[in-house]
Amino acid sequence: MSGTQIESILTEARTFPVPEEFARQANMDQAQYEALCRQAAENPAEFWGKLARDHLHWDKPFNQVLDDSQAPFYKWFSDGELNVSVNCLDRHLDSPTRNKAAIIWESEQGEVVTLTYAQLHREVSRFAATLQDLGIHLGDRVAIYMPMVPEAVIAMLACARIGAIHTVVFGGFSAEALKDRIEDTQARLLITADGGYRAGKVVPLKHNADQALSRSSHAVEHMIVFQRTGEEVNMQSGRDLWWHDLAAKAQVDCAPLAVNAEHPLLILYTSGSTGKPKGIVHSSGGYLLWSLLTTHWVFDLKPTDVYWCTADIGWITGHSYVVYGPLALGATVFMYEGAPTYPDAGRFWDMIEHHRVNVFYTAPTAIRALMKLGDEWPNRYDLSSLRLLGTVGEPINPEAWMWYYKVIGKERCPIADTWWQTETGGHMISPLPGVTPLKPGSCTRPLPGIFPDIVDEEGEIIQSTEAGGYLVMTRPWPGMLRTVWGDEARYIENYWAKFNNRFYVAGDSAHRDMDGYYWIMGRIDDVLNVSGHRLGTMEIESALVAHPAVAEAAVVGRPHEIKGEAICAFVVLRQSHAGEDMDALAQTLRAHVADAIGPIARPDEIRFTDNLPKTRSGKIMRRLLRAIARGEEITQDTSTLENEETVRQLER
Ligand code: 6R9
Repeated sequence: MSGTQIESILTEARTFPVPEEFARQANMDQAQYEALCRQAAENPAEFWGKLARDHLHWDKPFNQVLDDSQAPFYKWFSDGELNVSVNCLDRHLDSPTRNKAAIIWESEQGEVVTLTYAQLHREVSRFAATLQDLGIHLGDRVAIYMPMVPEAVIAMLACARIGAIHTVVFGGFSAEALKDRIEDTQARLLITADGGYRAGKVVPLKHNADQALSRSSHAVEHMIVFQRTGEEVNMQSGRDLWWHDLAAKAQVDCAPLAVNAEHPLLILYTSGSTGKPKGIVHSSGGYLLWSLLTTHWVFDLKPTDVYWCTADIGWITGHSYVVYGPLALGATVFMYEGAPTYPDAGRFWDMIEHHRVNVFYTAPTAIRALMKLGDEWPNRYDLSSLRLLGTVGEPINPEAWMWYYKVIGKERCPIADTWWQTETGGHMISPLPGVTPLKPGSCTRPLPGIFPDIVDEEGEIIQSTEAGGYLVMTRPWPGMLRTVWGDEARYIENYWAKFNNRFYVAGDSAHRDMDGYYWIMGRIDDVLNVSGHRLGTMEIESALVAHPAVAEAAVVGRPHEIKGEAICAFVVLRQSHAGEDMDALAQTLRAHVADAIGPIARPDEIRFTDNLPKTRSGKIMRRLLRAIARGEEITQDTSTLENEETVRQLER
C-alpha cells in the first residue's frame, strides 16, 4: 500500500494492566473517567465551566466559558478575572499546606534548601513589590534567564502577581538566543544570575546577558542579577541591580492584581522546522486550569507526595509541571540544579532515594542515556519510594520503556507517556495511571476534553487502524496557545491553514490502533518515502533499540535512485557492547530490523556514533542527520545543540 497515508510497521503486542492497588487510590477511576469523557463530548461548556469553577480561585467569576466568535482565536472564561500567583500560593495559606514544602531544591554540590508555601509566598510578594518599584506594570514583558534555582520560580510567580508577562529563556542558550527573545518581546526588564552550575562548571549567565544586550536593538531598562556563584561580574550602573540589594529594601507585601482570564501569562519560544523561533503565548486562566488538571489526573499527586519533574524551567515542561500545575495543587516539588550524571551516573537515583521521591517525570533522551550506562547504577539505590513514572519530549522506544518500567519502576509503577507540545500548554494524550492499561511506546488515549484525530493529506479522517497520518485536534481546549507573539498570520499558517482552519495541526504523524491507542510516529517532516511506502522514523528506531546492543538510534532518509529514499540509521551502542566487530554488528542490526518489521524497513546503511546530535531539550535533530547522511554541507546553526562536537564527529 502506498499513497498519502503513512504505514505503520511496528507491532507491539505487550500490554500492562492497571495495578489494582494503584487503581484503588487513584485521583481518577474508571467511572469518573467515563463520566468526564461523556460530559466533555456532550456538553463542553458545562464540562469546562465546572472544572474551572471547582479548581480555580476567581476574583471575578466568568459567565462565558468559550468564545469562538473569532475562531481559531479562541477565548476561554474571558469575562472572568483571577490571579495566577494567588492560585499557586495565597489560596494554600489557610490550610495545613501553608507550612508544607512547596519546593525542595538541591544544588549540584549537594546543598538542600526547602521553601514552605508560606515562605515562597513571602518571597514572591517581596519580589513582586520590587518589580512594581521598578515600574513594571500589567502587560509589560520580563525576560528571565536563570539557572534552576528557586529564585527562578519566584521571579515567574512575581511577574504573574502583578500581571507582567514572563518569557523564560533557557539558561543553556547563548547570548544570541537571548537577544532574539528580548528583541521580539521588547522586554523592559531582564532577570538573570551571575552564573549557574552545570557539570562542575560555571555557566556565565551575566556575561551572556551583557553580550545579548550589547547586540540588541532594544534596550531593557534594568537587569536584576541574582548572586549564585559569586564570581566577578560587570554591573552597569543605573541599569544593573543586585537581587539581594533590592530584596533588602523592598516591602514584604504586594497585593496581587486580578487579571482577565485571557491576559497572557507567558511567552515561550519554540523553534519550528523553518524560520525563527515562535513566541508561543499562553493565557492566565485556561493555561493554569489545564496545567493543574493534567497534573492532578496524570500524575495522581497526593498531598503527601514528593514530586520531581527533571525539566528545566526554560521549557514548557518546566513551566507547566515544575511551576504552575504542581504549585496550583499545593504539591511538594523537588527541584535540582545540575547535570544528570554529576558527579556520576547514579546522581538521579541518589536523589530519588535521599528525598524519597514518589512521582518522577523525565524524558526519553535521559532514559536512554542512563540505560546506556548500565543497570548497576540504579541498582545501587533504594528506589522503593517511586510509585509513578512519566516521560515526555519524544516518542519513547518500547525497549527504553521496558527498561524504565523494570529497572527503575521495578514493574510496580505505571508509566505516563505524555504526548503534548509547547503549544498545547499541558498533556493531551496520556495514560491515566488508575484507568489506562499500558502499551510500551504508545501515549495511549486522549485525556477527557481532548478530541484528537488522524487525517490524511486531504483532511479526511483515517479510520484504518494501521495507516498513519496527521495528528490533529478537532476541538479547542483551555490550555491551547492563543497566538504567536506579534504574528497572528504565523499562528494561522503554522497550526490551522493546512486544513482550512478546521483542525489544530500538531505537526506530528501518528496512527491509532484498534483499541483507540495513539502511536506517535515522529514529526511529519521526518516521514520517509521508501519505494512508495511512507514510513515514520520512530518505528525503525524502536526496532533498532529493541536489539540488546543498541541504546539509541536515529533514522533518516537520503535520496536513492531506485527506492526514492534509502534508510540511513545512526546507532549508539550500549556500553556493554562497545568494542565489538562493527561490520558484523551492522549486518546483524540490518537483519534484525528486516526480521522485526519487514524487509522494506531494512536500513541501507548503519553508522555507529557515541552520541546523537540533540536539541537542548533532548530531541534528536534528524534534520541535521539528514544533511550528514546526504553528505551535504551543514548550513544549520548548530550552536544551540546540546552536544555540538557530535556533529563534527559524525561529519568525518
Ligand atoms: C512537551 C514538549 C513537542 C513535540 C511533539 C512531539 C514530541 C513530546 C511526546 C512526543 C511522542 C511523547 N513529543 N512528547 N512524541 N511521545 N510522549 O516536549 O513540548 O518541546 O514543544 O515538543 O515533542 O513531536 O510535537 P515541545
